[in-house]
Amino acid sequence: MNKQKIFNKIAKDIKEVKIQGARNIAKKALYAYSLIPTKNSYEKLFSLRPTEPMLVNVLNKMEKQSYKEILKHFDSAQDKINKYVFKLIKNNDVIFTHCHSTNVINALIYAKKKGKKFEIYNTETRPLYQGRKTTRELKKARIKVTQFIDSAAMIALTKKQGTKKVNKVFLGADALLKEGVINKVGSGMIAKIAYDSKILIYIIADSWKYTNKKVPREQRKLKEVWDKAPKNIKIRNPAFEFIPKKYIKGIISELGVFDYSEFLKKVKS
Ligand code: RUB
Repeated sequence: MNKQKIFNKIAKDIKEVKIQGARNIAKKALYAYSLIPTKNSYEKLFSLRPTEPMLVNVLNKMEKQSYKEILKHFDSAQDKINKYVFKLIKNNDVIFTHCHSTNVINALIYAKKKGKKFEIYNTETRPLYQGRKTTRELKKARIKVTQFIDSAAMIALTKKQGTKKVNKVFLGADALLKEGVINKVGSGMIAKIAYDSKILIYIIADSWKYTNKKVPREQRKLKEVWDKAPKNIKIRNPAFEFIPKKYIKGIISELGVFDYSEFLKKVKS
């Protein structure tokens, strides 16, 4: 395949959410841009997923650093994150997560490999079911995981109808902002329930997801919600949601484990 074809394929897969999650999107977009580093490519890649500052941040870094140097960051940041998360997980923890975050999943798999015993509650994440992807990957890594429908989040989080006490919530992030975090739709609801139930919420995310710019929240195709819906029905499909920083106990990034204000100081320095 020639460079343009590869570029087009990556762009299409990002747009169609075949490549998903902030980290994977940024990594693939970086590769596509390294093939054709023009203003047009930049604008095209930038337009694909408006709620992804990591994508923009990595493309901007290409001004001063080589593709290979930037690429190294993804794994070295993940290695550090894994070690911080490992220390935080206690044996017999029940940890709740939502959607599919590579930063979260890799850290959980690392903890399991290093001998921690814990289990996961996970919500399926309508309409595209990225939660099922998470469940499959965790199961493959021999981590005990229970799948819930999104609307059972309250039951899963608050020890009802036979569910266990949840000790922690781990969520990924698409954008780390001054006022809080943007992540998959449902994250705001989950964070509010967890906060009200005094369950600690940690965001596990590479610090390159930080931006001081305004981040639009992507609305996705209505067909995802209801294919062949009756005519004249109004549908909305918000893909992302804001979590106010007051709900968040800590941000676990390659910079360390910090409360929100400390994280902001670190990331800006
Ligand atoms: C994925 C999602 C993930 C973040 C972080 O949404 O919200 O929690 O992107 O993921 P979508 P990662 O499937 O719509 O892209 O840790 O992989 O960067």
